[in-house]
Amino acid sequence: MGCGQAKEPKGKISGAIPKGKPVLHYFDVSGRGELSKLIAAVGGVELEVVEYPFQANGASVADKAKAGAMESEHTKAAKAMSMEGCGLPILVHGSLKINQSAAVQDYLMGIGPTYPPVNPVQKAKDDMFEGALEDAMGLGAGIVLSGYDGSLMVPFMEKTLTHLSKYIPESGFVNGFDAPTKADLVILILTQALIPFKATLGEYDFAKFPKAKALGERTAAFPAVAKWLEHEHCNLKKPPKAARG
Ligand SMILES: N[C@@H](CCC(=O)N[C@@H](CS)C(=O)NCC(=O)O)C(=O)O
Repeated sequence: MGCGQAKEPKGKISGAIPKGKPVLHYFDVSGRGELSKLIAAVGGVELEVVEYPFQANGASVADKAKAGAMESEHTKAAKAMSMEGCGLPILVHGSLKINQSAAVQDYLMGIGPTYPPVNPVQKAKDDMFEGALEDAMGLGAGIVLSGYDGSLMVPFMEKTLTHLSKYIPESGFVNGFDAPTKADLVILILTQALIPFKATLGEYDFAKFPKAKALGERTAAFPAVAKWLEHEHCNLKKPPKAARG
């Protein structure tokens, strides 16, 4: 790097990143949208959020295929964006247009100037927590949308947190930074989100998992996260707009 040139932050892409705010298209509930929003908040990425009424024809690919195509606000919007048939979230940033929550999450992580600079070992742990969230999301969505047995949620959550707790410290964040990374944000969602977790777990209070419960609370108290939790587009604990008083 030549004299007088600005140093690029390690591990961050530069140059090809579109200008302007990334636009996140998601429903008016937590679901698969909230982790992206929390990652953006920690990373200092200002997002534009476009919300759609929560409507789905099933949870899994199989349920949706069986139910057949659905015409709704979000399916029409996806078609208008040339993303026909793609579920939400969809992210648009300049010429970049993508779906799949993990891809959206990693992109927002990669462009966040204040997101902790995770190394491959730390990212592997983060991705494992992210995958665990996706598995639990699949079951929760199945209960909410596709009539799966609601009594399956508590044992699955307990199995998930039994495993993830092995990676959760007594204090601080999973990867040892002074800011949360995906792993910590996942625990916040698993222990505090309404849709689909509290909605399917009822009054379950996570007392059997004190490290996870405390990590969720520490993560919620991190200033950038605490600020996001007050934002009008944070849906972590909100029901769909149509059900709000
Ligand atoms: N594998 C996809 C699944 C996307 C998905 O199924 N999203 C749901 C909401 S969480 C959805 O949009 N359902 C309605 C639809 O597919 O039209 C991802 O991780 O983003």
